[in-house]
Amino acid sequence: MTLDLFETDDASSTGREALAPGAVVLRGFARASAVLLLAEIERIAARAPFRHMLTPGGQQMSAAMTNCGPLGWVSDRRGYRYEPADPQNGHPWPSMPESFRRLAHDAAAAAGFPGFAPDACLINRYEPGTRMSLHQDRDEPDLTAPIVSVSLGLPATFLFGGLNRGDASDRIALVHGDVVVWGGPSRLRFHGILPVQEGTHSLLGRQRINLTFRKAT
Ligand code: MD3
Ligand code: FE
Repeated sequence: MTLDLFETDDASSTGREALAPGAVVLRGFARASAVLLLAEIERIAARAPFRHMLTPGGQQMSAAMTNCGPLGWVSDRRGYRYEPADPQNGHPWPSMPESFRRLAHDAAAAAGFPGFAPDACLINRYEPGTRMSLHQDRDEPDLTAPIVSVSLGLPATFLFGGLNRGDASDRIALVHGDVVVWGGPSRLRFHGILPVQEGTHSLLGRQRINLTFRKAT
């Protein structure tokens, strides 16, 4: 059997797709690391369990979340912010694995953002029916740093809007192993995730996990 440059043995794609200035999808960039990433996620979740945080308005968030790294993103009645410790137990968030740092750094570099050094990794868990409504990521002081997001498990439809909430959104299908880098003029675009469809992934079962790497200082 022969494989040329544009074929793979598992029928899934690789390569780079520009979405907009500063926004790049790296298809399959994390696929080879997925098993290692999952083992690390299990280690992290054993110490900082996934939980449904409260919005400032008092609603439970649809996605379950945890964090690793020096800073973790948290939401509660007091608002959104980064904290060095898990509010549920007062302990520092689990350390960011070297494999996470390297993946985020290398993906950012491949998208034209060399030297990315994230100090926060938010881990979102979606079960079928879970969604994330349209929002901006604007809790970070340094908007020159990009955000790197890694999709694992069940597929999702990503909404990629403009700089105003009312702007039209594009829909982008994201599958296991896809990595997206959002920076420059796309850093403050509105975005969200449509409800995840029912399904079973061979490695993750009935879930999608997204790693969101940010520089939060
Ligand atoms: C586009 N998470 O946690 S990451 C989030 O799949 C979040 O869990 C989604 O949005 C998820 O805040 C999507 C993709 C993402 C992150 C930051 C962006 C897309 C972005 C910033 C600007 C534009
Ligand atoms: Fe976001």
